[in-house]
Amino acid sequence: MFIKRKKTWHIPESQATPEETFLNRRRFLKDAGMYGITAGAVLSGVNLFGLFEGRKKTGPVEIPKTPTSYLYPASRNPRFILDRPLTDENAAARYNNFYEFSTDKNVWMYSDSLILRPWQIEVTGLVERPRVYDIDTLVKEMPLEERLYRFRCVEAWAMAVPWTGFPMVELVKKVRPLSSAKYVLMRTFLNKGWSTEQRLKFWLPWPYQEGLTMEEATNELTFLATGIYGHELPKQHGAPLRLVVPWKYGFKSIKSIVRIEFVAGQPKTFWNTVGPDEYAFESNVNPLVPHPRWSQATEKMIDTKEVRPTLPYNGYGEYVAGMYVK
Ligand SMILES: Nc1nc2c(c(=O)[nH]1)N[C@H]1C(S)=C(S)[C@@H](COP(=O)(O)O)O[C@H]1N2
Ligand SMILES: [Mo]
Repeated sequence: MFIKRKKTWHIPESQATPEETFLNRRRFLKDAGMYGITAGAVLSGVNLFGLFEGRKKTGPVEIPKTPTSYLYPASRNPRFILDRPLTDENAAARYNNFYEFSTDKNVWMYSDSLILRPWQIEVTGLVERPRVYDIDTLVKEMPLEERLYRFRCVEAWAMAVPWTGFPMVELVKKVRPLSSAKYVLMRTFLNKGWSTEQRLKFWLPWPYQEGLTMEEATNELTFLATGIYGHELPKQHGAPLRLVVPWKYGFKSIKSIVRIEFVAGQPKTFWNTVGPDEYAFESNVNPLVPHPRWSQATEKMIDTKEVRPTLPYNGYGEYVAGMYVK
């Protein structure tokens, strides 16, 4: 049976989450200038596409089976411990931000179209040894481990999850950056066949891009995750490879990476392009700096709804604060 997709732009502002509200704002239609009218027509067309779009309603969390599934679970690195219980796995897998598939949190219902194999990651730019990795070759070459990290979205929700993956610095060492490399640019796939939102919201700066300074990229906390809760990443969490930078707001932790490029200048990023006044390049978690539209003093755990004080650098100051002392 085909179920009509919910039209998220009809949700009243009060119910919509902040990032979603921003992406669906009419202002972008206006910015599209002469395309504004066309955009409106395309948006009403979503209805028609939506009629034929599959939408799951129930079922267990779907864990991909791939040629490297045997590597999970990886052993836990005991250095990374938590100050709170782990978030319930089902809650984490049913409350996601992944705007390629949906602007509401039900990404798990819409992300089936993401195809995980074959998957290549191009590591390039200002490096001695550029290389195109097949995802399974990459994970076999890297030292997989499990780390428990807190995770904080700029929307003021939080979770605490066990990621499996490897420190980004291990990959950086392999390609040997030149001294001229000052930043790392990471990019998500661009595929209008997979992504309804890339197809319809053509005024947004797809593909999703993020960036870090070289110092941030090689910090010991900076993690490239291939798994969560002792198995491979479900699609909605950004399979098969996503970044995790736990001292920064969640939007920096880019999903489903296809390209990692070492560059000289600060790269443009998706959110900084969409809302330069609201989403800074650096975006470290800071309870004292409110978002222009809401406070960042507290955060709410997504499963228990417990409200906790936001920690500076999300509690990772001992690892990262030194990078920001000028
Ligand atoms: N490619 C891509 N990466 C993305 C996003 C996105 O929309 N597209 N959303 C970001 C945001 S806003 C958050 S909070 C986290 C959410 O990660 P999770 O769904 O695994 O909890 O992914 C980040 N990475
Ligand atoms: Mo987010």
